[in-house]
Amino acid sequence: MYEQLSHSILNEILERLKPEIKEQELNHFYTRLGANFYSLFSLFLKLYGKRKDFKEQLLKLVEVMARQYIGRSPELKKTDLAREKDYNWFLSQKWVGMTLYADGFAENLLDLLSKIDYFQELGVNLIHIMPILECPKNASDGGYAVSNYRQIDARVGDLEALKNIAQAMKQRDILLVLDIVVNHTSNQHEWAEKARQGEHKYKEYYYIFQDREIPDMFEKTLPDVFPQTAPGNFTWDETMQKWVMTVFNNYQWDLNYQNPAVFIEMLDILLFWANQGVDILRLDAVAFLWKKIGGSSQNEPEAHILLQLFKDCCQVTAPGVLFIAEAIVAPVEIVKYFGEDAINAKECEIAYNATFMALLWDAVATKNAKLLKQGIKNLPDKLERATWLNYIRCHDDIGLGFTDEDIMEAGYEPKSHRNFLLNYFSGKYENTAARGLLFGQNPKNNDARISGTLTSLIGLETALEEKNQEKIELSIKHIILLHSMIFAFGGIPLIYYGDEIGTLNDYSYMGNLSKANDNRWAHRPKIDWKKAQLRKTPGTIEHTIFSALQRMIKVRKEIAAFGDFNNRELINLSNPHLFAFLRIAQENQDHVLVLGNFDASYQYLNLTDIDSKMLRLNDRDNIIDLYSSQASVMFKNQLVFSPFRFYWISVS
Ligand code: OTU
Repeated sequence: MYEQLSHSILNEILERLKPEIKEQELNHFYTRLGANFYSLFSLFLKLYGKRKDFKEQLLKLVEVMARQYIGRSPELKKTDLAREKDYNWFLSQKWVGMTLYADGFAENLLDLLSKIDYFQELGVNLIHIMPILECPKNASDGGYAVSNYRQIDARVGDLEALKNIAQAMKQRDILLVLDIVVNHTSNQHEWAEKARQGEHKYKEYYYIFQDREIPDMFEKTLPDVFPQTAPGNFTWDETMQKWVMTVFNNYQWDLNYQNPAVFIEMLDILLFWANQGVDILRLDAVAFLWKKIGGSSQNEPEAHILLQLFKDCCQVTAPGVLFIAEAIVAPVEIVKYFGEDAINAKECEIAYNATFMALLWDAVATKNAKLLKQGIKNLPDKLERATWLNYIRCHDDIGLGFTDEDIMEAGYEPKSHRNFLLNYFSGKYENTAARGLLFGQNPKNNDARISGTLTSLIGLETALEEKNQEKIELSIKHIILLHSMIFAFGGIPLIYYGDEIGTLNDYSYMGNLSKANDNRWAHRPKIDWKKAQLRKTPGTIEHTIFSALQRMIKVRKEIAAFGDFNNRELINLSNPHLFAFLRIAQENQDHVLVLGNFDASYQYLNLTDIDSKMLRLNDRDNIIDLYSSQASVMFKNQLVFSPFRFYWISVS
């Protein structure tokens, strides 16, 4: 949009750009800057307008965008233009992701490069490499306490190795996702060191307090993210003799985004990685970006403004690069990270569907889809040009992130239901085979979350120990059922590395001092490649799961209705164990009916249940399941579900 004030300021800024910038070929940069400047200016003004150096800071911001644009390779600029043209590219069903640790999935980046074939064998084409930037060895929070944002941790490799990976992936049409930890740095980051030495500029990068006055005000309402290992949100720094805000671990210093210099530094870092060939940046802990006394300091409107600003600026320099919002918050809050009142994403194009994830786990424990249905019914609509990351497990714990209202609607009492879930997954409930671990237990409110691999949480670890073949088979079917849901739901499915070959909990972290107090390490395995080789031997667990996912991915890619265009309709079935939704195709292609049985026993679906939804199944006597390419099992006009069976059925 054109508006006089901002435009006159833009002219002024362009006038003042250094000759070495002005001399460059900046055509596309200028058109994009012109398009975004009104918004960019207004947002920057909202956050920093009261400062005397406002214009200077704005100039610096434009300089950073311009310099990084100049540094962007012609090849990446070509990708930008291609993605501008094909702007819905990331909504296609062709994308399937995997998250992994470079030193867990492989030995290091170099070794990872040699394992790219594996991705293609499985069919995944979006690879999220967990944080690889430099971190202090024994205080890294698994890579989320960065001490140098421009250096890859020597333990996993170097920039050269990453560039080779980026290039190899590009050649095979595989997207690369990297983390940027925007909310905090390690206490050993250069900025923190300088702050500690008393440099004013860097003291302003963090929240540092003389005494407990302000910290105590904050503490009245701030929750604890890691109540067991890092209670409280402030840490005493001996050298400075001051309190520092540390919402996560005590060695993770929160960045002060009330200071525009911090925003500009971080933007420079985002664009630096965009220029290394990263397709998608995962922005960590975005809900926490803005702190305010008298609240939870999560989901503050200013946090959204910051993300809009990041997006506006990134679009000017590297418009082909997308953001993932890692905001594990309440369902109504998550969707706001796409941006509100818009068609295309104003903040992050992609967000973790933590709601769906948690609801799936509820269905696992209860063996029915009551809360799952209720939660999905109330899942807020997302923007048209934005999409979900649908996942079952990730490197973090599982939080029971659904609302009490929905729990009640589903017919349970919230407190006891949540307790039941915690007991179920931690193996305390008598009727459970789950081998989860309680994480983040908080005595103040009896809260807890759950750690453990998919395989162990589902019960396969127990079944194997008991050598119970029937239970082993059921667990595998259960694992496949969950994947059938995230593959069909709408959005990008994200497999957690190791799950594709049924990797169990790894308890070796307990013997490692820097990991022992964080049981999330139980589900951050080192892949045993000898075992992984069994994926090629029929009859093994590895083979059964791997080949099922392989097939599912192949079929998904062929089904246009699985693209994410807000084309999902929940179907209410009378059988509480069944979960069903319809994926609506565009134009004259077939819709797909997705059905899953969450119970461990046989279930039936009366076809009249579906007919009433005005769906005409193609040929009622011969309903083909797209996944297996076989006729569905019918008995007296009823669709038969064996335990944990799913169907992907084509309907017209
Ligand atoms: C994120 O986590 C990362 O995924 C964690 O691995 C890090 O420990 C953490 O940030 C700090 O960098 O901030 O928005 O319940 O879900 O800490 C959510 C724990 C986050 C995590 C939460 C999360």
